[in-house]
Amino acid sequence: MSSILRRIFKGEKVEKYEITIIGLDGAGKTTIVNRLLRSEFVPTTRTLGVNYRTVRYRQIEFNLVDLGGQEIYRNLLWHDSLVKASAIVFVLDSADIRIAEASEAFWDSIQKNENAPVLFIANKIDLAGARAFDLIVQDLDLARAQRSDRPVGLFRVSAKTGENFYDAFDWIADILAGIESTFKCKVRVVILIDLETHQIYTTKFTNIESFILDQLNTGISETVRELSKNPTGMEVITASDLQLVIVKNHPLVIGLIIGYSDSVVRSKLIAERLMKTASASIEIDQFDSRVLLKLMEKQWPLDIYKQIIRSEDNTK
Ligand SMILES: Nc1nc2c(ncn2[C@@H]2O[C@H](COP(=O)(O)OP(=O)(O)OP(=O)(O)O)[C@@H](O)[C@H]2O)c(=O)[nH]1
Ligand SMILES: [Mg+2]
Repeated sequence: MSSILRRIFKGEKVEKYEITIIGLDGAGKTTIVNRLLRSEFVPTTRTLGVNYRTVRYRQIEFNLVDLGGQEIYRNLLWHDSLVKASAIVFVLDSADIRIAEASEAFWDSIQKNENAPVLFIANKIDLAGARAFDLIVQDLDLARAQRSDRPVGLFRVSAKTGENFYDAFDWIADILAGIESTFKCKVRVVILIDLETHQIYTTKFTNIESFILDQLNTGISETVRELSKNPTGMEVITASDLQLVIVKNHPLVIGLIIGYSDSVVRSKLIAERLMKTASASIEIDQFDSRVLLKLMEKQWPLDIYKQIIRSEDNTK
């Protein structure tokens, strides 16, 4: 290494975090650790007890605690490691039929440490017998986990082929480095208006007080009235502890309710992507709140509160 490089690396601050990796036996935990260490697929044998490994990943040093997944280790070893973890990685073998057992292990474990961010990895998606991700989300009630205050990331991964693998670890690295707050944007409500067909679609991902919705609707009505003057652009209104973001691109107008500290730029990106999909690939007369919801879930699984209180279609 050149002396300059050495100086750069020396001067760079490396944060260290303890990452506890759990999941039923055979889920692929050690394979994941090996890929982090060696950037390739390495055959494993079952872990007897626990493996400790340290790996530098981007700006972070992960102290990995790779626990054996057999029942005896779940009972004996997991608890102590979970309570002191900076982050929890739960690995599921997507082709394993022991879904109920995995679900129980997942919920038991994450409740032992309510603060640690959770990276959920649905592994082995390269296998023909892998369950659909939607089913996994449903069976393990992962939407409920995502509604908690801590960050919960869901990723479909193959530790064998490397598919999505680095996305998952980028996510946890960003969360631990605090970058998440810069990009975070939890969308509470989406209202899409198509001025050509006079359709209004509203999808709520969480409960919102009606006066806030009224403010958004008023803001949108004004925007719509002035649309001929200003056909594109965006507005942001602060209401209570939320922000109302209105993005327009004639003939579509989208209103989003996001958190007070959420990134407005990110919400604009979300709105623009929705508009593009709405006008390009979907017959607008088939575009209802369910389609809107699907789009949101597919493209921004981390951005939304998935609890759907009510979903309604209004036709003017
Ligand atoms: N096809 C496929 N096989 C995988 C993948 N990840 C792991 N495996 C295989 O699954 C088996 C179990 O993997 P391990 O990493 O040892 O599982 P583990 O979770 O560490 O298991 P325990 O140590 O017993 O808790 C091995 O044969 C791996 O090669 C994957 O993404 N795709
Ligand atoms: Mg192992």
